[in-house]
Parts: sequence; C-alpha cells; structure tokens
Amino acid sequence: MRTSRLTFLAATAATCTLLLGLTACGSGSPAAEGAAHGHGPAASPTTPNMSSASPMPSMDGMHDVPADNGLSADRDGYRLTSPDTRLTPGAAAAYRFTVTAPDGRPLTAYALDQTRRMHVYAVRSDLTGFQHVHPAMAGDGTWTARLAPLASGTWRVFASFVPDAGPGKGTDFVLSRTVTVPGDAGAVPLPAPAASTTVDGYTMAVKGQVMAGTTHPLTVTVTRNGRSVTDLQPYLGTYAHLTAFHSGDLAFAHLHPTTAVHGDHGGPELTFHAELPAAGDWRLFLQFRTGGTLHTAALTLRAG
Ligand SMILES: [Cu+2]
Repeated sequence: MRTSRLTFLAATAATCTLLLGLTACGSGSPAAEGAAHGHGPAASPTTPNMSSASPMPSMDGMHDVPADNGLSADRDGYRLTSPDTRLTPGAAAAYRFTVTAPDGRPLTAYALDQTRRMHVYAVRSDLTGFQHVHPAMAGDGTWTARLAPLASGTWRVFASFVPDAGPGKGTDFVLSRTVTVPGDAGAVPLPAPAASTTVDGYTMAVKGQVMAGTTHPLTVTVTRNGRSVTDLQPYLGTYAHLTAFHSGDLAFAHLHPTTAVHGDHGGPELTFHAELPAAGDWRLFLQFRTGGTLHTAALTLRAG
C-alpha cells in the first residue's frame, strides 16, 4: 500500500519539499505566496481580506493555479450568475443562481456527480462558516440553494457540477461568486495546522504529506473513545466527503475518496487523493454519516 510512504502530518511544512511543491505546480503565484506569508506566528491571513468583497481578482488565479480552483464565476464559456449579491444576516436564505452555457442559454442538463447534479458550498472568508447543500432546479435552469442562517461577513458560494450537454459535457466545473452578509464582520484567525480534530465524539486523525500541485495520498483514521470506528454509512456515494478551501483566497479543492463503499461498515481508515493547487494553509471539511446523522469535522492542513 502507498500508505507506507506516508509521513505523519504536522505543522512541519517548511522543508525543501515546500520549494519542490511550488516548482511542481508552476505556481509562484502572488495569491499563493500572499497566503503563505500569513503563516507567521502572529499574522492572521484572514484579517486583511475580511473587509473586501473579493480579495483576489478571480482572473489572476487562472494564470497561477489550475482553472478549477473555483475562484472564477466563469470558465470555458460556462458562467455562474445570481441575482443575490446580499443576504440577510442571521436568517435562513434562499440563494438563487443559474449556470449559463457557452450558447448563452441556461444550462439544464447536468450529470450525476457523487450522486447529485449540483453541489453548493458556502464558505465565509475567514473559513469559520461552511455549508454544503444540494439545491433544487426549476425547469428554466434556476437553482435555489437553501442556506442556514449566515453570520455577517463576506461569503463565497461555490457551485460544483458536471454539464451533461454542450462542449463541457462530462467536465468537472467549480464556479463561484461572493455574497455580502451585512453587519459587523469580525474575523476569526484560522486555527493552527493540526494532525487531528474531534467532532461529535469522533476523532479524525489525518496522515499524509501534501505538496501543492501534485497528487498525494491522504489517510484519515476515525476513532471514538480510542476505539476504531467501523460503522460509517455511505454519504454521497462514499464514506467521507472532503472539501478544502485555501486560507486567504478561498481556492477550492475536492479531495477524492479512494475507499470502496460496502454498506454501513466504513472506517476506521479512509483514503483520499489530495491534490491542492497552491501552497499554504487549507481548511479541510470532512463530512461523514453515522446512525443517520451527518457530522462535519474541520481541520487546518498545511500544503508545502
Ligand atoms: Cu454535495
């Protein structure tokens, strides 16, 4: 197994592998470096960005990191549009959006991807807020995502989908737009990188050394009260759904599970292909299901 080559992940990214990682992804991007500079002990990479609606011009990202970093509202002629640029703080919200195809018409044909035709993620700019919902589409191609109450601040809403028609048929797309939730938007510093996190009594230990721009195996081991957990239930066709957002610019990455699903017997070990397009700190959101309840664990991972 490839796991034998894994080294324990800790806050020890500042090695020569960091440089290798940057070179490998051809990055050297202002965005990546800007975020990386936020790693200083006292610096908070999130604070300077809190007040601006769009910390990074999305077009910049296209030159630096793969186009599927999700920071643009359009790609290859597909465009995410929404009438909702502001949402009410502290109240459940309906976020409406449409994807227009290269022919200018709303896209209505979507392929199933991880059992759904559309995945929506709403993330607050300091990565304290995370929502993952599956919207409903009207016949005209308008999607409505029901969001739980949002804290004041700037949020980025990502739409992840696979067109089932047109030139982009079969291609993974992640497009996003920002939304302002008015009010006092105090930023919370990103938690330090950690090798494990606990949610609802479940401890998730993460192993794997991640370098930007290349694919690496990442292993998550689930325990509860020190015992291996083996009753994970399938969620979206897998035992754990893992998304990651880059601290600073909120670049998106989807970590693909490699664990086969076989009934309600998932765990304790889950493996992923981790491909993070930029160096720096990433906030991982790991969702899994036990006893019919969905859990969401969060953890900061540093990519060299
Ligand atoms: Cu989803």
